[in-house]
Amino acid sequence: EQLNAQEAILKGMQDSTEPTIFDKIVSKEIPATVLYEDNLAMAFKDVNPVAKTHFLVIPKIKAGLSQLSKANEDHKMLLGHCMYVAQMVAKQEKLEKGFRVVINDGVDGCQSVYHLHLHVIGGQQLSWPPG
Ligand code: D5M
Repeated sequence: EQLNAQEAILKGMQDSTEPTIFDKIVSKEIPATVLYEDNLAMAFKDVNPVAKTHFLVIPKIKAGLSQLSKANEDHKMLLGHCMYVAQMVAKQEKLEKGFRVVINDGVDGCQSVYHLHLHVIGGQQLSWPPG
């Protein structure tokens, strides 16, 4: 029910931003180790892990969300869904002792792929603060 409502919203959200490598992962043009997938989101292993466990959660339809700071009211459900998927896959990956969720935004945030993604890292003791 809720997924259908969200899909209806997304249908109306044209995406003017350039396709990224993550669009090719969604369309299976390039391979990835997919850990979870539903109609709205996908989780796959990061090719450049910074911790023992490192996966990304992305909305399958970019819907104008090249980066978090482009979010508007219409993105709330999609953002919430990605956050929910992050903790669900963290459980699936047995991150019982905790984990970290990071979104890099823009140049200062060291964002390199302009298709919104949540980093989920863990599987070991992490340090704080990040640089
Ligand atoms: O992080 C972008 C992240 O995306 C970075 O940790 C590498 C990862 N990446 C890039 N290409 C791939 C492919 N093809 N598969 C899996 N992971 C990938 P950012 O927050 O934008 O700096």
